[in-house]
Amino acid sequence: RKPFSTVIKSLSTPTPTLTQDDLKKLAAEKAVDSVKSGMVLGLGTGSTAAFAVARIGQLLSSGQISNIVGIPTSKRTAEQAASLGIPLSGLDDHPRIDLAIDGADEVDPNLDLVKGRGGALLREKMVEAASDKFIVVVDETKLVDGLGGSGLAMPVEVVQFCWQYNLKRLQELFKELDCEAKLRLEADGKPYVTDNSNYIVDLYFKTPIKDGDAAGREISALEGVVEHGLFLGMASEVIIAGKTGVSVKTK
Ligand code: ABF
Repeated sequence: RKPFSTVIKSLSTPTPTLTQDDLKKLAAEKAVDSVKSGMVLGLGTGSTAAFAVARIGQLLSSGQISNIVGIPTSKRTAEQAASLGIPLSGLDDHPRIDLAIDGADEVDPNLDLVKGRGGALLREKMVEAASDKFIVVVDETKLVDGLGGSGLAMPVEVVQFCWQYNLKRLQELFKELDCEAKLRLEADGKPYVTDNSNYIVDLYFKTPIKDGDAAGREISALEGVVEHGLFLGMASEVIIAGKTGVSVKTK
């Protein structure tokens, strides 16, 4: 991966009275400034990405942009985009994407990410890896010093077959980080099932991950693991909205 260097490109005026949703919307709409007519767009999943999709829909319906195609990262994003009249396609027909815009759960100082608490990590990673540019949109609560450091889940998508076996293997892999692995459940207690008919094992770390590359490799090496939520070296730019303004960080 490229050596890390982060540049704050712009800082707007303080926004002390805005809610977290307002901040998400600000970050998302700033990212959509990069959308141009004729682009193939990766459409992210989650509440922040939904603001970007809504803005793209507005620009399209008002005629400010035209001739775009959206590649959705989840069934729910596909539904939202279709309801806004955004033409949709997939990687089979559009293997190269101009720009993807998506949220994240954690952003570290290297602009590496944890994603997938929304459950869409597999399609997000496929779409964002195929994108020439990937803009991440977050509010400032997503910033961490080290990945896994928020105390919230780092998701791993696993096949349903013998999921307990893989849950135990994942927990064992990170026992030195006091990792606890839990199957993600719906409110009714049934396992959460992804758009790809898999389960999610959420990893909770007491100590942040020190070497993300090694962690990603070790997780991916387990048979039956489909994808993990470490998105390393993928973000081109991160737009962060906070009470002190909006900043843009690039590699
Ligand atoms: C997607 O949505 C995911 O990768 C991430 O899990 C989640 C972030 O959601 P939100 O924007 O609602 O915080 O971007």
